[in-house]
Amino acid sequence: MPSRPLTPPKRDKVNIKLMVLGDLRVGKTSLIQRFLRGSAFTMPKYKPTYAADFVHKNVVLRDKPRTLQIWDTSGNERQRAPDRAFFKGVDALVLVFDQRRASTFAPALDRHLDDFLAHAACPDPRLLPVVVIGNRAGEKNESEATSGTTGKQSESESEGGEREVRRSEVEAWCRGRVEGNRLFAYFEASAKEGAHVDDAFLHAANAVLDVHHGAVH
Ligand SMILES: Nc1nc2c(ncn2[C@@H]2O[C@H](COP(=O)(O)OP(=O)(O)OP(=O)(O)O)[C@@H](O)[C@H]2O)c(=O)[nH]1
Ligand SMILES: [Mg+2]
Repeated sequence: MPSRPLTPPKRDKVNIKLMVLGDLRVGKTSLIQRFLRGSAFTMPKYKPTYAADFVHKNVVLRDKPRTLQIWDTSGNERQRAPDRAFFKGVDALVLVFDQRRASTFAPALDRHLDDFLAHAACPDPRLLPVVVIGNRAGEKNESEATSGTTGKQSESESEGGEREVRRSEVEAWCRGRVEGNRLFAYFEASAKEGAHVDDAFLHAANAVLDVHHGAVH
């Protein structure tokens, strides 16, 4: 009689839950909408996300159809319900900061990640894929691109300012952040121009499949 394997093979993972966190106005909603709509996306006027909401996107990964459930959240943590019920069952995190505003990188990302780890009952934080997105990458400095005049800095000028966060700083942050977790990855992306947005979300989903199928320990 053939012996049964000690552990049955895991069922393939079809539904993947991604959670997008980051400070106010870093571009979380815009990145998600760019991922959903591709080249049909146009930048809407800013409308803050209230609390949390989710969208679905169907993709084919590793030759199988899968559904990504992507949770968009408010950058204002006070809007999160105290029990953080929507953190339950999250397979991977997408942490977003604005490359032109260093205040939205560390320690803001530390705060969002700590809040997640404190509430999510994550079975093993070493096996949680975390994709960091530095948004507004590679865009022209708007103040340079226009008149080049100097003077009192307006909000829009500060938003179009120089890149403030270097790749090496983010990679160093990723390496040290959760002991034993090698599943941090960094993408420089732009919701406005579309660069690397798909790469970042699909990397998160693929990393979930790697973990689920035991390719990462
Ligand atoms: N130039 C540029 N502007 C962007 C980009 N992504 C977002 N924005 C703008 O930044 C502002 C905030 O974008 P949202 O996507 O609403 O930011 P959010 O992180 O969802 O904000 P909250 O929901 O309030 O937490 C909007 O005015 C966007 O048009 C980008 O890649 N480039
Ligand atoms: Mg939003």
